[in-house]
Amino acid sequence: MAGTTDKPGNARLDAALRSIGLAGLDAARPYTGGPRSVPAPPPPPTPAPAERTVAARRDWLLGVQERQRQLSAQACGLMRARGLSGQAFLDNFYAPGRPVVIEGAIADWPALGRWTPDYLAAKVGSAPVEYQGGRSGAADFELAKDRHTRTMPFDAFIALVGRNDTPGNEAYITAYNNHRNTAAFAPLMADVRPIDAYLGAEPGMLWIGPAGTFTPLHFDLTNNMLIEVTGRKHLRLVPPAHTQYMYNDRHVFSAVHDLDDPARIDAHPLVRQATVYDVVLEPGDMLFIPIGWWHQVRALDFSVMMTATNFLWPNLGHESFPGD
Ligand SMILES: O=C(O)CCC(=O)C(=O)O
Repeated sequence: MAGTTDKPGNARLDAALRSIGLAGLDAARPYTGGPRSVPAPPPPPTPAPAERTVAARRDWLLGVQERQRQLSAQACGLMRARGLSGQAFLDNFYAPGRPVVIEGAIADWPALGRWTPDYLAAKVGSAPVEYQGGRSGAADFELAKDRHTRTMPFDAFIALVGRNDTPGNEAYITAYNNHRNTAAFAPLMADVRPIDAYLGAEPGMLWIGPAGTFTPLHFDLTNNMLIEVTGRKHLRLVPPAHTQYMYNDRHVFSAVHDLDDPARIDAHPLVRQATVYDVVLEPGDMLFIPIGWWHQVRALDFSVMMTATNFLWPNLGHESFPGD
């Protein structure tokens, strides 16, 4: 059968079409009937769900999981433990990301019962220490840490904060000040022992302040162990699955700021749906706060606490946190 390119004019046209990369005249032959497979048109692209739909689905998923966890007090209660081996801590708390109060873990520390304001002042003397100051008049004292950094002799700091009749949030030595205070606090480290079932050898970071210090609602970018040595602290914790109710506006902070402030709760009403766990840490208690658990901390007495993040197992999170 003669093809479409049999005629000389058609042959030239065919060559011209091919020279510009088209299939030539044969491909354009008119359809003369009979079966021919027609490629199906591509399906219209599925529109990507709006970002807020994706976020709403994620919140739904976490919310229903949390609701299910709360069917069992055993599964969701804030546990207290004693004599917890490293393996039991890893299996039941560290790996599942579940908080726990570990009682008696620092019973062998000379610091326990010894770290009174007078003892601390005598040991450290007038060595200059860095602390966070000017906190009570500032709304963003945690976010603007550098602006609130001050230095004073340690015995003067203790004279300022070491009496339980002067509660307040004005001045506080925090973990943020740790690297500047390591040398000054070295004499205190003789009173500390390793907690080698869970943590590496280097001692933790000291927090020293009067009754009334307040650390606003936030989550940490690592797992964290709080070791209460002197005084008591009241902590309020919220599980990460309830982040949807926490108004996470800047960095790791919640716009709610303080779960004990009725005006803040009224201004952020969704927070009423969050499950809140209350813990009072007594001297000698440790609290494991897993990464992502919201918490706020208020000192009930003059308090000395250590925090440690040097767990024996990987403790990553901060390096991949999205945003600032
Ligand atoms: O004890 C405090 O004031 C705050 C401790 C805390 O929130 C933390 O280490 O993440």
